Amino acid sequence: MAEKTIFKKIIDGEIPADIVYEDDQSLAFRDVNPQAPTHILIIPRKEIASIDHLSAEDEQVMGHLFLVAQKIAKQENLTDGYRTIINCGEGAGQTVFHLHVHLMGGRNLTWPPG
Ligand code: D5M
Repeated sequence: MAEKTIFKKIIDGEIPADIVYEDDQSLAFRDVNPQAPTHILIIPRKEIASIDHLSAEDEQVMGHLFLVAQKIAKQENLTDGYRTIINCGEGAGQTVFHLHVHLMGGRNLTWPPG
């Protein structure tokens, strides 16, 4: 069997994380290497490696992740705006192959990202 990803270990409670939100479909925790004052990762409990691995049955959970992002943005008081990012594949900078939405805010975010 393939090695568990670090995020699956967080879901299974095997390693600690600074969890800010959870429900039956998702989990959100602070990024260990924050790139903004607020930098939170929102993940599905279901193991999906990346956007490339989505199937039709994942449509609902993907929408759910963005409603969670909206909720956390309010919770974190990101009234000046925020950014959501999903890196897909190594060339795009994906390092953990459990799909995750980066939620970043609390500073002026420039465009385009690097
Ligand atoms: O983003 C993967 C992100 O995951 C990256 O910003 C670091 C973060 N990370 C890695 N390990 C942990 C743990 N254990 N807790 C919290 N955050 C973590 P990517 O889009 O794949 O480059």
